[in-house]
Amino acid sequence: MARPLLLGTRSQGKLRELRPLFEAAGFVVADLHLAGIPREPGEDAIEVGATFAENALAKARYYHRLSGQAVVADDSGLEVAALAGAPGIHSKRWCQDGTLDAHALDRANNALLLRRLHGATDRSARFVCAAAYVDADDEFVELGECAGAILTETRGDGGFGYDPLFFSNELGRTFSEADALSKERVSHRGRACAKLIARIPSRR
Ligand code: ITT
Repeated sequence: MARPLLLGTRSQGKLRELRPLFEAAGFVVADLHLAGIPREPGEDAIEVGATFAENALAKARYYHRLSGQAVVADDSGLEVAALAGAPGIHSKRWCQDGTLDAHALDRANNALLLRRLHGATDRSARFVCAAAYVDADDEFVELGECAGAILTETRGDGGFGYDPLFFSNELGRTFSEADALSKERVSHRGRACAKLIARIPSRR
């Protein structure tokens, strides 16, 4: 039986990764645009939690309340060892330039990351993702991680966010150089979602 699922994210980069993952698992996927849920000015206030898990659950609950549908949302980011885990849950708006969006925002964040790590010997980092599922009867969160290092210059042009600077230890290349399936196999998002999918009851 077809299982409808709403992906509760405004990020096109995340959507490109989440959609095939859940479609391959047999879900009939809608995004916020298709579901007719326009961006509201108050949406940024959803993510006020102290952890990825709290924020992922808050987003999934919010979009479930609006749509009445089963929802998956993710909260994710980069944790850099030499920066005491920053930017962490603040990864998206780390550069604090509110005028930027999409690629310009990613470029500014990556430039800031290079500046903050200038001269650092320990460049190890990890991506973390909390993926949350909420429907009328149930809610749960799963975490995924992947380890790597921050290069001194960008490599590749796929992916989004910090992908061009993140060298995956497992893939031996940056996430921007990796094809979509390879990134999905080892990534924080791929891992969190695989665990989430395994927990979603098949009757829904
Ligand atoms: P939604 O809340 O609407 O889902 P968002 O972009 O605001 O979209 P987050 O608050 O979870 O999502 O921020 C995630 C940020 O972390 C994202 O903007 C990137 O800067 C970074 N990030 C997360 N996953 C990434 C990945 O797979 N590759 C590169 N950067 C990633």
